[in-house]
Amino acid sequence: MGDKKLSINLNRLMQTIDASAKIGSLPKGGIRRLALTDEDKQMRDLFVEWLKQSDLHVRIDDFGNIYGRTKAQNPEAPPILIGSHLDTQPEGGCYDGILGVLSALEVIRTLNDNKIELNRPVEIVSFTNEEGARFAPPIMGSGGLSGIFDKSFIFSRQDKDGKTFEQELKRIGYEGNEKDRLKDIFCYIELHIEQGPVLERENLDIGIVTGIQGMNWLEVKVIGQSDHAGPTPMSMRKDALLTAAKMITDSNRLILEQDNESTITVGCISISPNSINCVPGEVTFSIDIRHPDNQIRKQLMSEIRQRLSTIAIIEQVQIEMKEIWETNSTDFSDELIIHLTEEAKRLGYQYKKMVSGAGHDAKYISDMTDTAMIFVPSVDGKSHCQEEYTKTEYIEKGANLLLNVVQKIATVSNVNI
Ligand code: HGY
Ligand code: MN
Ligand code: MN
Repeated sequence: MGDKKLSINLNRLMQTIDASAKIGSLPKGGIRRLALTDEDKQMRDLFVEWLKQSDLHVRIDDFGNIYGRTKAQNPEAPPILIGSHLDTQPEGGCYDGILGVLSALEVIRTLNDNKIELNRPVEIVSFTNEEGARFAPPIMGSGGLSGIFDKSFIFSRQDKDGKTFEQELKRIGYEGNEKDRLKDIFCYIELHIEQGPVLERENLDIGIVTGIQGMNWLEVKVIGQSDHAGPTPMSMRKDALLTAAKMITDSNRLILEQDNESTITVGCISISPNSINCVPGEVTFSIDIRHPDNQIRKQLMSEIRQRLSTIAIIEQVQIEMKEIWETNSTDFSDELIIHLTEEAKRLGYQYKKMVSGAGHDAKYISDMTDTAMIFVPSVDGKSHCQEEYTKTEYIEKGANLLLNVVQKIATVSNVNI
């Protein structure tokens, strides 16, 4: 590489991020762009337009994953894949996933500006439904590509209105072809916001992500007895919401008693009949458990399941538990981590190695090829909220590291392997 340092066009990248933020924009500055909604389609259409303007070969696979490939001296060589996701949480920020996709676009635009044709193609990707906010489980487009989820499972997933993934993918016109799934990938690098407080707290520019922690999603249904809020004596009630509240606080207490690496989140709850003067008869809530160590996480899940069942017996209600999703922790590629570390040093960035608390498409793509991630700081560690923000200086550093490491990998990699 020598000491040549390519630089992105920061103004252009920020304008591109701003253009994305207008699609599905929310009053407090965030974005609502749930997978396969009209807003997602609008963003996809604009993204495909940008890919074509950058003279890329655009393909869409049967999960709706969007790819754009550059020309290369060896066009048939497996590509360096860069990207992330463009779908968001219901009250998402402007950077989660989006920064990775649009920085990847900026990398390609900069290579084009400098008329650099690398020895192997660079391919940009935007994966479908990373968030899992509308269709659970998350990380679905990359999960389909890696084969962890089969197509019939993905296509059958329903949102809360009973619409299926398949119906909605067809409706927005993004059901591509199975033959267009990306097969041979030389390596994958995903730039993403940290979504936690570590880099900002330690005043660092870059996180070099060595892996992703494991996680479980569980759905818990508590079946009590709906009753009249007035004449039904307290002693006669089987109040599903009161029992669910006991279960949630008890599970929270169990996690707080563990080490400070475990997390539990109850993000969704629904009540039936959900009427002021009815004792809740049925409550369904979600549990998201995470821990870097698989054994500890599995142990926590089994303890929580046991305690939920015990509380149901004590409260004389029924309980149904359904596992929605489980992933083990992931270790990324040592070789890519070395490349990222060397380039971060060469560019003069302050960095640290770290494990990701959040799930990412890199999780499943690491089952297919050498994979690693770059983090940039999140202000106040906030994410999955409209306050999500990353300072421009870090956006520039993250995108420049991505650009330079792509060029380095292409230069040092033997295209005949
Ligand atoms: O759940 C996650 O960690 C990711 O944001 N999908
Ligand atoms: Mn993300
Ligand atoms: Mn997210």
